[in-house]
Amino acid sequence: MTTNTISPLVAKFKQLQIEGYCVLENIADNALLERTRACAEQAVATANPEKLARTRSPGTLIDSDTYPQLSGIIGNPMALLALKKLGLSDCKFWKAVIISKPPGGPRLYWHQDCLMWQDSRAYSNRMPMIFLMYYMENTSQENGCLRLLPGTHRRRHILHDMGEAHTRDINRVENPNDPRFLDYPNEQDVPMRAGDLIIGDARMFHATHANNSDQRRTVITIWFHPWFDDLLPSTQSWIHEEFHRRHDDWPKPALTEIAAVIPNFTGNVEPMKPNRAPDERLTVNGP
Ligand SMILES: O=C(O)CCC(=O)C(=O)O
Repeated sequence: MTTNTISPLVAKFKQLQIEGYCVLENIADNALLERTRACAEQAVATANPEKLARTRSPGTLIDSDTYPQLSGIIGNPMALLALKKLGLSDCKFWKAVIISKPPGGPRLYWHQDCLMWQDSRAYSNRMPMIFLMYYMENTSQENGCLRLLPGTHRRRHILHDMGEAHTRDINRVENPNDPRFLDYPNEQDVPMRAGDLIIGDARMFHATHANNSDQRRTVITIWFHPWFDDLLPSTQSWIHEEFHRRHDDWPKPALTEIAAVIPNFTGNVEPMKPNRAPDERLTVNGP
């Protein structure tokens, strides 16, 4: 007898490929959340106020370079096992970012974060770059939850012609009427619970609501590159160089915790130049 039931993880992987994201429940336990919150709170408390003004829209953008305490959440065995079971093997780590939106923080503009649009993998269902986002608090529309435009990882959207992510003017909200702050048809809110994990395709457009609560809302974004050996050598070379430039000074125990995801490219190839803009291979109708 045959059945049509598909395993929950196969369904999640299909959702990731078709819509661009999936959510896994209970991936970080309380101890790991507490350890990560302590690190994020210290990082936010010591952040440079001028730099904070430069990133008003996202909130803090604090890279993992000097925060080895993040090794626990980056190397979280539950998450690495889930990635493997989903079929996302050979994931290598680039960097993590502590993104904390203060009370009253504005919307984050629509953007996509893929940096390797010259690599043919960016036009395939084998995504070259994914995010793992762990929210430190439960999120809702009220405190600035994530918003997504499902399918835009494989289909061209008008937002692709509206400028790159993370440039000075948009980060500072110099023009609050910039169309990247607007609502778009088919956008979806993704309220999250602390301890759950959202895995997303870096090519997909995403944004957030404003934080209208009286508490901070903090997320740790972790950037991984699945099927690392199958990326162009120049892409692998860039990820390798970037990871090691940022994290080689981490103490040994922290590096041990993330050992499974450290990129190790041994070829003698120039690193790619980061490229955030898709070419004509990305079409309105998709694959
Ligand atoms: O702050 C958030 O919830 C989203 C962060 C984000 O868009 C990113 O890390 O690329």
